[in-house]
Amino acid sequence: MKDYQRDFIELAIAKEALLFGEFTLKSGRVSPYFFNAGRFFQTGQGLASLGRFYAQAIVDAGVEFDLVFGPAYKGIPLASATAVALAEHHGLDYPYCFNRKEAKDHGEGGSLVGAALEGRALIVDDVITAGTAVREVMDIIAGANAKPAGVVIGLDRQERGKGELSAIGEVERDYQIPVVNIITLNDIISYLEQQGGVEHLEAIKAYRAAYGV
Ligand code: OMP
Repeated sequence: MKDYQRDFIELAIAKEALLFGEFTLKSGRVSPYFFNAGRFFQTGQGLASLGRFYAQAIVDAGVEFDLVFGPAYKGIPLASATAVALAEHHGLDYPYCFNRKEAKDHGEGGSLVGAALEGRALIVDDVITAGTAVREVMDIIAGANAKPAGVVIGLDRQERGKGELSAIGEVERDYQIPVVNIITLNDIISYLEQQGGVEHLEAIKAYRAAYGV
């Protein structure tokens, strides 16, 4: 695990963005942990630090893209903070845009805001579990004059998709793109093991055995 990944886990725990307990997921699975990226958005500094973690993960992965795309809603602050961090900390000033969930029929109109959605779009989002949310974003990209370049998420929950592959493996296969993460479930498990905390580990490992790949 790299230093910034450990820092991310520690900050996520401190901000209660990474929670342990019992959570019902969108997929219906009942998980012993949950990542709520919104907890980072509660202050300007929290959001700025989140943007730096995303930017670092993108630079580390070496993914090639033309534009940063933030899917509504949580992807919007995530992608905004990431685009700022790429420019300010890595000298990478990319075009950036996001979508509205409901198209606007007055003023500038339409459902996209920012740079034109064209070329290879890097999608910035919070979490992939079963892959439902990210597939909806792919439809938006396909409906515009763009192609997906990759997806970057804060947490890869490393869960099974529809078949033998992970949900993320299926996205990578179906769209021929990389899915980059700041951390994975295995990183969280390693971190908890290193901390010597046994409290949540058993439940998380049981969950991984049931739904993991
Ligand atoms: P999938 O559409 O199943 O991939 O679930 C992804 C979405 O689930 C995310 O965009 C979140 O809205 C939500 N989610 C979290 O935010 N954090 C988690 O730890 C787990 C989920 C989830 O419901 O699976």
